[in-house]
Amino acid sequence: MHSSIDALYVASSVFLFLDLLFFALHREFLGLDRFNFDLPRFFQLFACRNSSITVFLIYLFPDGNFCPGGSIYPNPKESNLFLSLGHHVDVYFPVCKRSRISAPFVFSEEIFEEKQPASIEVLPDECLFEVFRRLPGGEERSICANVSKRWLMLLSSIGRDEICAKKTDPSFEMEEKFLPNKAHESSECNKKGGIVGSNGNKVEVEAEDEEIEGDGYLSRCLEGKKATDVRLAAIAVGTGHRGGLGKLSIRGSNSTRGVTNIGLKAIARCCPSLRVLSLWNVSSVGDEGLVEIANRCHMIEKLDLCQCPAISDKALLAIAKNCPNLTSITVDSCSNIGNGSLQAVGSYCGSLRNVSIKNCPLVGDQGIAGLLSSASYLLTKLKLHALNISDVSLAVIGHYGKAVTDLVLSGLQNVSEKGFWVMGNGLGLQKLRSFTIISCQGVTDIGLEAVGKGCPNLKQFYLNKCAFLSDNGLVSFAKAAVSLESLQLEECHRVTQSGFFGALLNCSGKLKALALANCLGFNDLVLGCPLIARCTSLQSLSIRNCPGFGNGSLAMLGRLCPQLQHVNLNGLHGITDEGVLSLIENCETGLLKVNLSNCVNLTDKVVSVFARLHGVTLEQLNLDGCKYVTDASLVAIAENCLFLSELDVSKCAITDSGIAALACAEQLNLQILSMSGCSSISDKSLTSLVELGQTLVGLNIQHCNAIKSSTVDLLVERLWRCDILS
Ligand SMILES: *[C@@H]1O[C@H](CO)[C@@H](O)[C@H](O)[C@H]1NC(C)=O
Ligand SMILES: *[C@@H]1O[C@H](CO)[C@@H](O)[C@H](O)[C@H]1NC(C)=O
Ligand SMILES: *[C@@H]1O[C@H](CO)[C@@H](O)[C@H](O)[C@H]1NC(C)=O
Ligand SMILES: *[C@@H]1O[C@H](CO)[C@@H](O)[C@H](O)[C@H]1NC(C)=O
Ligand SMILES: *[C@@H]1O[C@H](CO)[C@@H](O)[C@H](O)[C@H]1NC(C)=O
Ligand SMILES: *[C@@H]1O[C@H](CO)[C@@H](O)[C@H](O)[C@H]1NC(C)=O
Ligand SMILES: *[C@@H]1O[C@H](CO)[C@@H](O)[C@H](O)[C@H]1NC(C)=O
Ligand SMILES: *[C@@H]1O[C@H](CO)[C@@H](O)[C@H](O)[C@H]1NC(C)=O
Ligand SMILES: *[C@@H]1O[C@H](CO)[C@@H](O)[C@H](O)[C@H]1NC(C)=O
Ligand SMILES: *[C@@H]1O[C@H](CO)[C@@H](O)[C@H](O)[C@H]1NC(C)=O
Ligand SMILES: CC(=O)N[C@H]1CO[C@H](CO)[C@@H](O)[C@@H]1O
Ligand SMILES: CC(=O)N[C@H]1CO[C@H](CO)[C@@H](O)[C@@H]1O
Repeated sequence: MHSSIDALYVASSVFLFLDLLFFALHREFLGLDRFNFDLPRFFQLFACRNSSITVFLIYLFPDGNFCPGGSIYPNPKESNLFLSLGHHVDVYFPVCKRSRISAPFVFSEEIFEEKQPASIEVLPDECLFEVFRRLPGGEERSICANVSKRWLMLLSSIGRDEICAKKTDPSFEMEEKFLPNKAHESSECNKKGGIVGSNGNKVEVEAEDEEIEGDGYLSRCLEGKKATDVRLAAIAVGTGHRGGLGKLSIRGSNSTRGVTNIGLKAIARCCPSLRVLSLWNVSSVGDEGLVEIANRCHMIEKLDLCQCPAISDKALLAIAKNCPNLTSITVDSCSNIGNGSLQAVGSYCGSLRNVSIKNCPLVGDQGIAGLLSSASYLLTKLKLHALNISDVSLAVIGHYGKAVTDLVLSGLQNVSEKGFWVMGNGLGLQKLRSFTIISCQGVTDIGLEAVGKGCPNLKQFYLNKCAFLSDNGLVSFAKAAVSLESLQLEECHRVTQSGFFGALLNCSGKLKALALANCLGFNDLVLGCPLIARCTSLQSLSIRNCPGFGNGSLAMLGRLCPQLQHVNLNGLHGITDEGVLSLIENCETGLLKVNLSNCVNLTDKVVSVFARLHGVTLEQLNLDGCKYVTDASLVAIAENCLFLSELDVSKCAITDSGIAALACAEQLNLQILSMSGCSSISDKSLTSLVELGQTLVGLNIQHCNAIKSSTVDLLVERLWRCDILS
């Protein structure tokens, strides 16, 4: 004998009183005591709500205890139940909705204190869902989410569009009256920032009042073990009323117990203002989660996917179609993302500016061509790493990359000389300012010259591990690239001093910085060069670990480049005092920063001349590993250097008396002093170091074995403003 709906309404008036009593008793538990709780208004509020049967039942059955048989039914997850309502009425309980939690859920850690099971827990998910979606505001949802994992997961499954308490709802006005202190309460919550499970909370913009709801101000990052669905759900529910989540990063999550589509869907449902999403090394999130993000978070501007093997073209396609404001996309090591979605990103995302694609085996020429040909007019930064693309892609870049200012090509094994030639001759790269090429065997003399000619605004050029480039190519590139300001070469072993000086002599006159590193092609043959030739624009020179670069080449550099200010000759074993002296004696402007670390053959002579000639300009001097440098150098520095702020004499042959000389210098203003591995410096330097400590902010005395630890302790105590490495 099942009751009719009418019978239910009759019963309701009886039980509504009990119902209200329950809420009155449990209001603390629900967090409702924060508001001016008022029984008649409470009654009024619910009386005017949509009284569909589900809601009705929820308020009828808050407490299984009033049923004589004890708990109403044992398994809350079962639907289609017949509930016994006291002795008189049997109620058919309909399936309200699809099951709210669709996949088995694993909790990786306890983030809740287990509370006494509440009687309201007997309600099935469907009913709690109906209650929760009627909660008046984000803060109330957040309070309820604190009750149990089940409540949290249910709350996080409520989409923005499923929440009933909207301003358009006629009953809302009453709620406003009912909750007079809402604005006040929510700003208090901002200050406390009490949301469970968030890590590295960073509130980018202080929330001002309840008006900011949904504006996307908060930023969250979950890493490693902390990246779980429960925490994502907590973030989803907790950030809604505090400005909304704007940025979410997940860095590496356990593949068996970490973040899954469920967590990402919770974010999608609750955080429509999400703008930046970054997933690194998250193998357990697949298309389903990201598609949900695409469908609900239309404001996504930046997407960063790295090592997400379960995400495929399907998800990226959804993002492309639904997020028109996407400006920046990074896809790295995603084995299932291929041509199709890149094409879609190109054609749907009209604001696309930054694209980086790395190590995706399914991406080929078709994808790059599709991307470039349709997204060409705004795309400014493009990086392509380790892709199986051919000359075709380079041709497309050369033709369509009209807005590209920054281009990085790296590890493109299947690109040949022809590709670079066509790219340069495509004449599209008119705006290119910065070009980096790493590990591309296709870079040859002919290809590079074409690039130089095709990019009239190229200012910065960096070439690394391109084995086939030779002197001729470098010189003709330098001639062609008329705007070049900075040239860096690394591991280009066919380049010799002939190409180096040829480029220097034949560049446009705008070259300000030249850097060579780890190039093995140099030998120190002295070249004839026109005596009047100069490269007066060059201010910064760096030649690191090029063993063949000797004092002959240095002497020539000194003659060619009188305007040098920054010089780095790190690790040039072949240079001697003679070479360095002829360089520094020719400098007309005065050197500011000099790094001679690991130039093992240099002696005090060089340092004394340096101090004498450039003492009024020198700001940084690094002599790390110059084992022939002794106290005499420190004396010269103390006497001549007025503005030196950073000095590194690690592993030099200096002693206590050298440090004493530094300490006595009246005009010296050292801020950073490194002397690690100086085994002759002893406790006797304590007073000198304390003296120097008046200006020091950094002191490195690591591996100074003659300094006792008690002295170090004393130093740490006396130089409390200084950062001491010991
Ligand atoms: C109550 O809500 C349901 C859907 O949730 C709707 O179909 C019904 O018309 C509403 N009833 C009233 C009285 O507003
Ligand atoms: C949730 O619980 C935590 C820990 O008990 C507390 O710090 C936080 O303030 C609570 N959040 C809300 C919204 O009540
Ligand atoms: C990716 O995450 C796994 C743990 O899930 C970890 O073992 C691995 O080192 C991470 N890989 C990278 C490149 O961070
Ligand atoms: C992932 O979780 C499982 C189960 O707790 C654990 O055995 C495993 O070590 C975790 N893996 C990593 C990389 O943390
Ligand atoms: C995209 O950006 C424009 C301009 O900033 C803005 O007006 C528009 O609402 C944004 N669209 C979405 C879906 O966020
Ligand atoms: C593009 O990427 C660069 C760094 O690679 C970043 O500084 C810049 O803000 C990005 N631009 C946009 C529009 O995302
Ligand atoms: C991507 O395009 C290249 C040709 O450019 C093709 O060889 C490759 O098979 C395509 N990949 C997929 C997954 O369609
Ligand atoms: C280069 O292309 C050839 C065929 O066109 C292919 O067999 C080879 O695997 C590709 N190499 C790389 C590194 O992708
Ligand atoms: C590279 O792409 C070519 C076609 O463009 C294809 O024939 C070849 O198998 C691909 N190589 C790899 C390693 O994917
Ligand atoms: C410079 O030092 C290296 C290594 O200590 C040594 O092999 C070389 O002979 C020295 N060269 C000169 C010219 O002193
Ligand atoms: C290789 C090359 O063309 N080098 C030239 C660079 O410029 C000087 C004069 O500035 C010429 O003498 C070189 O022949
Ligand atoms: C120009 C110059 O200084 N050349 C000297 C460079 O150093 C070698 C020794 O390594 C001398 O033999 C050169 O005379």
